Amino acid sequence: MATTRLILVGGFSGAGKTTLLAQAAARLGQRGLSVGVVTNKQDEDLVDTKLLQGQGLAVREVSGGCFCCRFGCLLTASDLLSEDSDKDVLLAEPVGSCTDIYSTVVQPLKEFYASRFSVAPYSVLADPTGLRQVLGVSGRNPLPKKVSDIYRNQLEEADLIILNKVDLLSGDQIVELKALVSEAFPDTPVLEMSALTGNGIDSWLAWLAGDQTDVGRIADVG
Ligand SMILES: Nc1nc2c(ncn2[C@@H]2O[C@H](COP(=O)(O)OP(=O)(O)OP(=O)(O)O)[C@@H](O)[C@H]2O)c(=O)[nH]1
Ligand SMILES: [Mg+2]
Repeated sequence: MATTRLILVGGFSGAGKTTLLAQAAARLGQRGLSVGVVTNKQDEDLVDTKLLQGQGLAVREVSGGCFCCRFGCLLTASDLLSEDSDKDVLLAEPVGSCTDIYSTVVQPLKEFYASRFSVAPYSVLADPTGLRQVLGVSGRNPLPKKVSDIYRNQLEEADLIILNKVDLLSGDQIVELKALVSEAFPDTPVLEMSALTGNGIDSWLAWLAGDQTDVGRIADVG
């Protein structure tokens, strides 16, 4: 079996992970790559799965817990997706409340499944509202501490932080928010994106493919 490129996109609940995965799958498909998607929810009602299937994508789901505690199911889902045809790329969305993805999923995959998966840098998607609240610069509707802590942990374990929904921001607001993120997480690159309009998605895929000039830790998308 050929090595499959695994692109995990975590991040805040509602930040736009499924929207991004659907867009990315379409773009990679247009490039002639065979793509599968793995979705994840705590409960059995996988809205994301239905949405992605509705777009004609090959989807498998891991339900009843996040990828970190259902690691075997993630592997099974990937096997099932490859049953019909080997997949060049698997896109996977851990549930929005998941933290510790790096040590429980990314690291073991790199260490023990390197012949099966080439794991892309771990991207964590954040929306402006959630980000301002986590960074403590929003006076309105502070997040419950528990949620805020989860989001902060997600940002801490990211290889790349994506500021999504920039279509809702002015140019100045984007610059300001990116600067705040870089101040709080100085070692982590930050990309801006609108998964809804598609703006920034090709740059992200190029970044993952190692085309970025300032960060040299990435391998091929395919
Ligand atoms: N304005 C704007 N809305 C977006 C963008 N990306 C996603 N959305 C919207 O945000 C909402 C949540 O998007 P999803 O893609 O379901 O987010 P998610 O992170 O997968 O959500 P969960 O799986 O529930 O955690 C939807 O209404 C999307 O249309 C964006 O770039 N801009
Ligand atoms: Mg989703």
